[in-house]
Amino acid sequence: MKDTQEDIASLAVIEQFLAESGGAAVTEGAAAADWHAEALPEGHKSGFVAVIGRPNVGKSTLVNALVGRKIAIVSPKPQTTRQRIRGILTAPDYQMIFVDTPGIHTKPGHRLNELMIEQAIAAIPNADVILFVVDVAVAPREEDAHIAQLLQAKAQKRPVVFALNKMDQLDLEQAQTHIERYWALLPDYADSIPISALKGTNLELLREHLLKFLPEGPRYYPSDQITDQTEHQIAAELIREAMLRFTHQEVPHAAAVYVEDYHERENDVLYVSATIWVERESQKPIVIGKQGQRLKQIGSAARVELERFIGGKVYLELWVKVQPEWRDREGRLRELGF
Ligand SMILES: Nc1nc2c(ncn2[C@@H]2O[C@H](COP(=O)(O)OP(=O)(O)OP(=O)(O)O)[C@@H](O)[C@H]2O)c(=O)[nH]1
Ligand SMILES: [Mg+2]
Repeated sequence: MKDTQEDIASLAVIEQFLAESGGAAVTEGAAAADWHAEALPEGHKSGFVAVIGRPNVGKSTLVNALVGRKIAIVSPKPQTTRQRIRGILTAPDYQMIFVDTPGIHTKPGHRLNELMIEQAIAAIPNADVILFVVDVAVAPREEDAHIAQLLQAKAQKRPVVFALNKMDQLDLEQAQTHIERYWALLPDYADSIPISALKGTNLELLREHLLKFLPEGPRYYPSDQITDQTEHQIAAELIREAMLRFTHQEVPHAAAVYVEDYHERENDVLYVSATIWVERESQKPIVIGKQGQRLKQIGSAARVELERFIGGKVYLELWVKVQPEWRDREGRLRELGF
């Protein structure tokens, strides 16, 4: 129930942003083949903002809200994001590319988790600005301190901006003691903005502050492109998001989604067939549910989201298969795009 309400709230933020910006994040159909030859205003800025933080602090929620479209999946369970994803915000005088990353933590366990952390760390030296997202509702944890050390070592001269997220969860006085402890982890931070990614508080301010740190530069992507993921990848992610919502305990972490088939049928319906991998035979009935009820729930939630994303009808077929130890097998991980 809780995450359903949160989902609705974060969609409201996105819709509000689109209304306020006149839909600047998505100028449908505007990009011509020679988009890179478009004249840009003098002083046009562009660059990459790496969004870094421990699991579950709200990085993906924030990237979606900043871009104004849902391009990254979100869930109350930690380690939701598994790969680096770009979210592209194009305005008349700038293009800001947010790099959403998997949450950095200190107990990798499986090869999958090691690869996730490597992906996040690799984003640091490739960014113009680093947005260090922290959860001010709680005091800093060991992982926040670990990330601050990583930033000190790898960010070099790049500015690090604190995004003090989840400000909606406590009053200012309470927040102040936590905030001071976060600042103490990285005394050289360049800027710090209290925000709520979920409620949309201070996001315009955050965009303005980030823009100060971006260099002058071209558009790297056409103005109507909002992410670097293919529709095929987005379909897999939205199925995984639905699976995260309807399964619990160890199952969400032991599951992956592999899209087997993705093509447009004659009647304009997109046909998607995907397999949910689990690690053990005992996990299969948990994903399928009694008389296939849970798999149906997962499928219909994913279909609604995918239809919203592509703006058309989708026919979705889901299968469940045991893929032993896929989290530690290089070949399987490569099939999933790692
Ligand atoms: N109250 C509150 N909840 C938030 C806020 N931002 C995100 N959340 C919630 O925090 C949870 C985690 O959000 P995500 O965006 O998936 O977090 P993440 O940092 O991307 O997590 P990983 O991908 O696992 O690293 C979700 O339940 C969000 O709804 C916020 O500003 N306020
Ligand atoms: Mg995430």
